[in-house]
Amino acid sequence: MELYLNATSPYARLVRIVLLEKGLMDAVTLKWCDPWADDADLLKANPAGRIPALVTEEGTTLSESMLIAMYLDSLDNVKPTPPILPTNSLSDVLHLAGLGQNLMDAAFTTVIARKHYGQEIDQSELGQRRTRAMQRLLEQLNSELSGNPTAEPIHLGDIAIAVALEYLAFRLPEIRWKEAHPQLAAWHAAVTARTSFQQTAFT
Ligand SMILES: N[C@@H](CCC(=O)N[C@@H](CS)C(=O)NCC(=O)O)C(=O)O
Repeated sequence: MELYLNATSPYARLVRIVLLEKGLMDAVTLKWCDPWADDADLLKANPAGRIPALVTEEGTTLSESMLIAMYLDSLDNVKPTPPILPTNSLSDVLHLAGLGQNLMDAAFTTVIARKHYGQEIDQSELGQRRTRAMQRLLEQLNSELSGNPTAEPIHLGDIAIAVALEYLAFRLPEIRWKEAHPQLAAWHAAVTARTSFQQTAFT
């Protein structure tokens, strides 16, 4: 398989973490690229020009990080690993994965809007909606996530939320979410101590 990615995309990082957790790293060639520069190979694989894009062994291109994660979870691995989408708690896991992806989308869109239109874009109607959405999501995650996340196998909800929080700390440090949400900070510290997070740190 081939994975088109860069080192700063939260969506690509989510897929890399899934590859590591599923023991599939040896089955994939990483194709580093700049999606903003209309990379020719990427455009051939994914006409949307977005990463992550995964080309399967059969030559089929998959886009959208969550769909790629679902596909990778379905593969038979040499070494069996726990499912990241466990059927016995699927709605809970998808609920959390959705919260994580919404946080990732609001944070990523904020960063890209600033890059193109300047920091003042945060004061636009849409910019303010994004800020309020991030605050509400952080509050809800802080109240929902407690206990020891390492007691259970990691699932897609954990991965999406922890990557979104990592991205906030990386690109929007002024939000200072850890100070305002100590319970969530403790949960995040436990999840991101995993090798899959350590090996994929944003650079
Ligand atoms: N919903 C998509 C979002 C993917 C996305 O926005 N990727 C960004 C990089 S983080 C990208 O490739 N942007 C280039 C562009 O939009 O032209 C996913 O979950 O994979």
